[in-house]
Amino acid sequence: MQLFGNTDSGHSYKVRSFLLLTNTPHDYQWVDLSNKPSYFLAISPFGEVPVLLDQGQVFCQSNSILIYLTQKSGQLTGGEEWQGALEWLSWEANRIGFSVPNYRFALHWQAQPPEVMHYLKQRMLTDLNTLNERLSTRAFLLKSGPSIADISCSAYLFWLDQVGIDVADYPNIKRWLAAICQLPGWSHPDSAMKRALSPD
Ligand SMILES: N[C@@H](CCC(=O)N[C@@H](CS)C(=O)NCC(=O)O)C(=O)O
Repeated sequence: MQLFGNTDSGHSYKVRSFLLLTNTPHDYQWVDLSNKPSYFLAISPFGEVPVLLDQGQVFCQSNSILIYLTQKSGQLTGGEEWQGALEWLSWEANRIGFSVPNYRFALHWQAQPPEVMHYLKQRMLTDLNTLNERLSTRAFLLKSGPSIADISCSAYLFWLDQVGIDVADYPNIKRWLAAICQLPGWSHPDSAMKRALSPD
């Protein structure tokens, strides 16, 4: 398996996390998003990372890739709560996986007008409150334990400091992230997604 991703891409980090947490052999290929190589553009259906290549087949869209990987491996599926896992992935795509990355991108790479910044920030705060509230009664998003729901919804939250959020203000999220960090094989996105040094 080959995963194409980038240092700052939490969407790519979701897939890398799954592969690391499940100890799945793979090759991580860092892609320069400011100058996308032609070999990458040739395989990437939307010109975005992540892309996963498995046995000659191309997979894209992070949550869809997570679904593929759980079905292939039988791991982190949520078991009988599979439908719940899918609900969280859909929520993530339109809420926390929209608000946090877009606000972060606007803060660090491409400033937006104040009203857009305000909109993104308020949406992010709403999403963090939703997660914090839902985590008040459980250790992980599904009662059965860690699943792709946690991998997907937590991905960008390991960079909360980059969007001016003190995670201590969201104690249930803080506890949840700490529990995810304890899972065997877990790696912070800054280490998991960095570009490998090329051999001299
Ligand atoms: N919905 C996609 C989002 C992927 C995405 O936004 N990828 C960004 C990096 S995080 C990207 O490749 N941006 C490069 C570009 O759009 O040119 C997913 O879940 O995989």
